[in-house]
This record gives sequence, structure tokens and C-alpha cells, in this order.
Amino acid sequence: MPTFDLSEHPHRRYNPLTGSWVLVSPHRAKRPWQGQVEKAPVELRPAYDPKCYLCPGNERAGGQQNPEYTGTYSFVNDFSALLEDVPEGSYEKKGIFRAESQRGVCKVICFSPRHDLTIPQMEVRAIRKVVDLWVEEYEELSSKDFINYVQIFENKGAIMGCSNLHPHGQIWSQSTVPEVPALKTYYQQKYHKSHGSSLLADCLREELKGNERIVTANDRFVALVPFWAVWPFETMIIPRRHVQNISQLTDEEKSALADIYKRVTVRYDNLFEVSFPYSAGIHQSPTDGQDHRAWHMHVSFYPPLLRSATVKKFMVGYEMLAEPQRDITPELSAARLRELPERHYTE
Ligand code: H2U
Repeated sequence: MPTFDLSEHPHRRYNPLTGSWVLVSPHRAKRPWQGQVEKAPVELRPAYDPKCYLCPGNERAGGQQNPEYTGTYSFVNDFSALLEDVPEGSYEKKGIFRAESQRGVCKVICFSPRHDLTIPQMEVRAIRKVVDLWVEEYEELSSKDFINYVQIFENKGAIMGCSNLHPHGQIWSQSTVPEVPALKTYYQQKYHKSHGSSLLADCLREELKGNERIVTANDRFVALVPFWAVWPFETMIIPRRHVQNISQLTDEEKSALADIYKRVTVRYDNLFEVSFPYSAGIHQSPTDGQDHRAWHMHVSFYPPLLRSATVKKFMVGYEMLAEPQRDITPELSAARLRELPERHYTE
């Protein structure tokens, strides 16, 4: 028997942030593919669309009118999934059927007045304004006594369910820490207690030694494909300094976050020469007033594309019923992303 090799043999990898596992099948990445491979048509969009509900000056579906904004702009989601005024209460029957009321605030964030741009096409200066708005929103929402967690995220591309191509993101904030950030809170605290250090700082130190999964970096942040990545080209941006949330970032770090966000998303677009779809978001400390020194904030990108502009990874059958699975190893994905230019393919 040959010795166990992560690049050859089927294995499971552990995610120390959530306690979950992913099945990796490197040998299958070599199997023949008969699916159709085609380039997505390039879409030409106007800088202003009179029918877009996010463009400056336009009317939204709820009847409200956007101001003639020139930078970023945020508003309370007209169809919020969470509401501020909800009576407190819970439901319980036989210990089996349980429910609890939930309060929250949902916001929509316009990244730019330009309808035809996406983050990778924006200038770092303009992305920095988005970072500033995230910080402002995080601080404002967390100051409300009923908000205990603020989830900042972006759905990019129609296949991610994005309803409008105007560059925008969302924030959902609520009274309970939801499941994924709650798991990350638990596992980071556990690690911090037993090791006396940040799980992600220790992870980063190891990653920087090997350079096997690093995609790109600047003075303040590193972008890498995590060892435990589920999606084919999943990446994570980690601050080099152990900070719990975006409101602790220095001025320099905020600009560096804008810079690395652009570097990652430009590489994504360049991979299949398409506006690369993904869901991305910031995981950071809950705003519930507890001691969260173990938290190390990070940005996660979950893109579904696998092999071309149109062939995506299906999280179906085994993934739905058992656990996530991937063929291409995180090391190979990182190598592919690393070798791409940091200049957008349309320039
Ligand atoms: P996506 O990021 O998934 O495209 O969602 C856009 C959000 O914008 C969605 O949650 C909100 C929807 O409720 N929206 C408004 O708040 N006002 C509108 O006029 C249309 C859409």
C-alpha cells in the first residue's frame, strides 16, 4: 500500500471553525467530463437604468425614492425578513415543537451609483467607501439593545439569487446569534481557552510557512483557500492582526481590506473570464456584550462555479444527505487562483 497522500487519496477534512467535515476525492478530478462547456454572453449594461430600483433618484418597489446619491447608499430593506417590532414570545409543545420570536433590522447597501459596475471593476478608493459603510452600519446596528449579531453579506450574480445586477449587498441583524456564527464563536472560544491564542492567527502562521493555499496578500490581510474549503474556489480573507470585528480596524487596515477584496474578486472574474458569482460575507464577533476576545474576524467567499462560466458545483445528493464533497483539492484551486493576473480581463 502507498502512503496516504492528500493530493491522491479520498479523505475527509475537518473545519476547526465549525466542527464540520468535507469529503475530498482528488482522484476524481481526473475523470472525463461530458457536460457542456460554454462562455456566458458578455452583458453590456448602462451606467444608469431608469427601471433599476437601486439607481440614484429612482423609485423603489415599496414606493420610496432613492436620493441622488454619489457614493454609497443604504436603506432599510423594503421587504425585510426581520422586523423591529415583534412581540417577545416563544412556543413549546412536548419539547419537540419549539419556536421563539425574533427581532431584527435588514438593510440594503448600494456599493456605487453606477449600475454597470461590480466590486472587481470598482477602484480601491470606492471599495474603501463600502468598507466605511459596513463599519458605520455595524456600529449603528450593534448599538441597538435588541441586536446581538450583524451579518454583512453580498450575493453576486443571478445564479446566487441576486435580484438586481446593480452592485449591492445586504445586512441582516438580529436578536439571536444565528447558527454558523454561533458555531464559530463556540469553536474559537474553545481553542482560545486551551491554546491561549487565536485559532485563525495560528492557522495563518502555518499557512504562511507553507504557501500551499495562499492566493494573494497585502501588508494587513491574507487571502487563501482554507484547508477545509467546501466550494471549488472558496476563499477566505484573514486580517494578519487578531481583531474581533471591523470596527476595530485602523484606517490603514480598512484601505487594505478594500485592496484585498478587489484582488480576490478580480482573480475570480479572470478565472473563467466572466463576472464570477458568489455569496460572500463577514464573520465577526457578536454584538451581545459578551467577552469575544477569541473571535478573529474574516471574510468568506462561497462561489459555485466549478469548471467554466456555466458549469457549477451541485450541492445535491450526497451533500444534502450526508456531508459536503469536493473533487479538486483546495491546494490545486489555490494554485489556479494564484497564477491569475490581478488586472481585470476586460481592461
Ligand atoms: P439580493 O441582494 O439578493 O438581490 O436582494 C436585494 C434585496 O433588495 C432584497 O432583499 C430588497 C429585496 O427585499 N429590495 C428592496 O428593499 N426594495 C426594492 O424596491 C426592491 C428590492
